[in-house]
Amino acid sequence: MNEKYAPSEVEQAARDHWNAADAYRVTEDASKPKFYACSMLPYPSGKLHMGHVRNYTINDMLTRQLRMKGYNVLMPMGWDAFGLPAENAAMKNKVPPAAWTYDNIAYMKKQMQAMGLAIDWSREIATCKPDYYRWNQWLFLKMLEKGIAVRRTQVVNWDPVDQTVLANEQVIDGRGWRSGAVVEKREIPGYYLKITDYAEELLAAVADPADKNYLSGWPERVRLMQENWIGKSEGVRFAFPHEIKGADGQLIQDGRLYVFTTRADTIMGVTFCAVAPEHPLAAHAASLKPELAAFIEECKQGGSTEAELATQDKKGVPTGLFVTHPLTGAQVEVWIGNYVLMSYGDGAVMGVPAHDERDFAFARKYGLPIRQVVAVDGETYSTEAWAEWYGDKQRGVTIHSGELDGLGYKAAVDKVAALLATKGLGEKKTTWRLRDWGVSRQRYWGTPIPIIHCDSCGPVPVPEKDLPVVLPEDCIPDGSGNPLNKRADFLNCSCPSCGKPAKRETDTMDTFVDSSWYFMRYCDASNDKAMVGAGSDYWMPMDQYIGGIEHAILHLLYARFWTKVMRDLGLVKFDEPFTNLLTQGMVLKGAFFRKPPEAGKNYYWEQDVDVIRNEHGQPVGGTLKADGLPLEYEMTTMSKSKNNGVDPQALIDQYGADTARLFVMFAAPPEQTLEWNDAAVEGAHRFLKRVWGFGAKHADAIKAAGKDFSALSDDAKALRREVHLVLKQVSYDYERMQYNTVVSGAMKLLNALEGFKGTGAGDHAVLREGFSVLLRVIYPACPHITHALWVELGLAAELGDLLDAAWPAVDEGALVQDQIELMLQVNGKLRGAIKVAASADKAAIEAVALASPDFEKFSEGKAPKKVIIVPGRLVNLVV
Ligand code: ANZ
Ligand code: ZN
Repeated sequence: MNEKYAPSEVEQAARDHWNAADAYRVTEDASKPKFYACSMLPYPSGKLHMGHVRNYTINDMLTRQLRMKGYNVLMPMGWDAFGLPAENAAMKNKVPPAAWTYDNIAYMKKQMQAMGLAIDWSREIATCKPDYYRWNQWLFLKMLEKGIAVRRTQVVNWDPVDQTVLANEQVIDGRGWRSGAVVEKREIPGYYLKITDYAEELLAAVADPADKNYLSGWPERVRLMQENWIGKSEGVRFAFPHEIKGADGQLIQDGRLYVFTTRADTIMGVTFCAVAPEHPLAAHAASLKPELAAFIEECKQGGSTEAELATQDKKGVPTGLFVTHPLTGAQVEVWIGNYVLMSYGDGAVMGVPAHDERDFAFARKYGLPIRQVVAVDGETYSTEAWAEWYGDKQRGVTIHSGELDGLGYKAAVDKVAALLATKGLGEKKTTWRLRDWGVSRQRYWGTPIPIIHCDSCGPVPVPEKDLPVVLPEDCIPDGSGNPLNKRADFLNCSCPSCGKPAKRETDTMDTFVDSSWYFMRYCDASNDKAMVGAGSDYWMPMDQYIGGIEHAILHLLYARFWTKVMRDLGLVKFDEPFTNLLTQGMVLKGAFFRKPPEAGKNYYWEQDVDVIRNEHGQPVGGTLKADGLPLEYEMTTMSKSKNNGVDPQALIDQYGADTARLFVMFAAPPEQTLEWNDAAVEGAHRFLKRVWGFGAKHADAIKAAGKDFSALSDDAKALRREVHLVLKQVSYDYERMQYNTVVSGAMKLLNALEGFKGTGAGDHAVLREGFSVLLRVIYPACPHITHALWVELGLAAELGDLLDAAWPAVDEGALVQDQIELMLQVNGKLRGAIKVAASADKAAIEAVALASPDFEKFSEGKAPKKVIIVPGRLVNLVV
């Protein structure tokens, strides 16, 4: 065998072997336990990045090890192939998004193959292919039939120059990112999926451990993020009556300003009301006072997400309009507040500054009265600064509230709800943060929504027999709206209902639709009769899903919803798609930057920097070679925009895929962030060279070795014990997917093997066994090199191809120690150690201790008065 480790040869040969055997194709084999392990679907952006390498190596280790343990394991792969980046690339390069996408897929697939992943490519899917997205269309039609999909108007950002809808991120300071035109709000019709109908069920599985579908195999923080996103809130919805009339002489909203509150017990503490800038009362007030219109405009420029609202300065203006307190009859002024969301509850709040933090900030700023109505035991109330105790989670006893006085939280809320109900002004209500899912996108590169617009019949669903509605693949978007609008061949059709000339819908579906069920399609990838079938019955629910935390909310929630819809349509028999979820940590690397005066950071490539290091050799800063001026340093996520990316391809070319894989598995536990470290990459490579070198050096001995462990030297016994101890630990680490310690276990094993000097027949048997365990332990991380050594050393001939070699069993007998070491103390002081048989009784231990040279030396000839033995640990001789 080759004395030197030559990764590229070794890896190519191993892959040729696997390809020739079609090694990763799996079928629905009922005789074996199944395991479905899947990585989140990649977007074909061009080439793999380190995050991909990490994600897929985790998946691959899992897959390969479970296969050795006798599982029938599915590891599929596909492409999240629709979406905006392809359109942007098309505009830039003047090639159709389809061509760009297919090129990227081809390149990235090659890279994945070079990584040696155990992917069953016969199940590959690309979501931009009609045989995939036809089922998006089909299920959409089913949802329309069931009323789960509905047509509603939606407000969008409209760029009047580019004639296109813009995403929020594409609106910069109120203008279109490309045209610079002032963006308008437009109401256009679109389709919504009623995910809110499933809110209770979606919530229970993440929030209620007693629920039958509780997702105990998910990270706690992901469950919590979903729970917060769904946002169930129990409170009271009630109205402040008013007499405010609009320009048409009618009472605005029938003379009722509705609010939603979770703290109805504080209703007597109301000192103002605040409405969202988009609220009808705000619009009315602005029509009377132009300065209000300016304020409303200003609010629109700011962010509108909850996170943005939470951090921005609380600002408001009084409207001069008054509403009536429903219980006291007092007049309450209405303010417009930038912290009130139109999309939540009723877009209006009762302002209780004493007990709500946002209202407090608002009242302090504008000098509004603050009135305490709840007392919390042992806490001192203050109107000077916001104090923890009157945070809205803190509940106490109602005070200064007339007939509510003395009531606790729940009793007070019940009473207020009852009082409001008798006046016909309110009732208890559950409010959800979750919104229905708008799926219409005014975009070209997506699944066509299967609808035809007829002047006589309106929007008509495409009949099932006419599916798929195929997207033309040769359009090149130019920034002036959806190119489908200019494609007569796509656009013109006849109405399925009356036969008259009609036009196709040109909106396409949100790409989250594509990723909501692709993992089920892998199970029945070539089924052209049904969306899913026997394959999904066999493989689903998925046993282990692996992906980034950035998908913790929307993707996972939509996939869960979609699954439940499919269940309700009788397509699948389970409630939740993903039994276990692992969210892998980000890959970080040091980055060098300067802060330009404008704001932001300019990043520089490390090769252009003279790096300054601390006494541990860690970078702390640097100077730019070009100008000699200082740069700052930070550890941050690896990314193109920070000039700190490491191209996996370069790594594979230089060291081979096994080194790249070993490094990413060793550097950190899968769920934690991984800090890039060039020295550690080299370390991983050196380790593999040592493994190879060990195999080459001992090849003859290993090939000739027997399997008789009956008469081993002490050293051989000790080595065998170490091998099985490590194996035991590593087997457990595999179970909990802690792959970094699997690698350190393997390193320990190699050290032990290298340190072993025995040359007898029994010694060779132990060496052979130890090395064969080492190869199997690191095979899931480094499949190529281990495959080669396995064959070279004749292990394949006896134990079969490493792919299906049995996971080694721990020999408990080897763990038993014949001899153990005890500390020897004289008068309580540590003086040495003795070796005794593991089975020795007290008398035997005492005899060995008394005979030991250390006792002789430190007892100064005196006889022991007392002998204390702590079993397995020490002997103390008191003289
Ligand atoms: C009065 C009050 C007093 C409130 C108090 C809280 C504490 P969750 O739990 O998230 O549902 N709220 C209602 N609608 C709003 C909107 N459209 N925009 C911004 N805030 C809104 O929060 C419910 C609370 O959020 C409600 O209870 C209301 O403030 C506010 F000591 O009413 B509360
Ligand atoms: Zn018609």
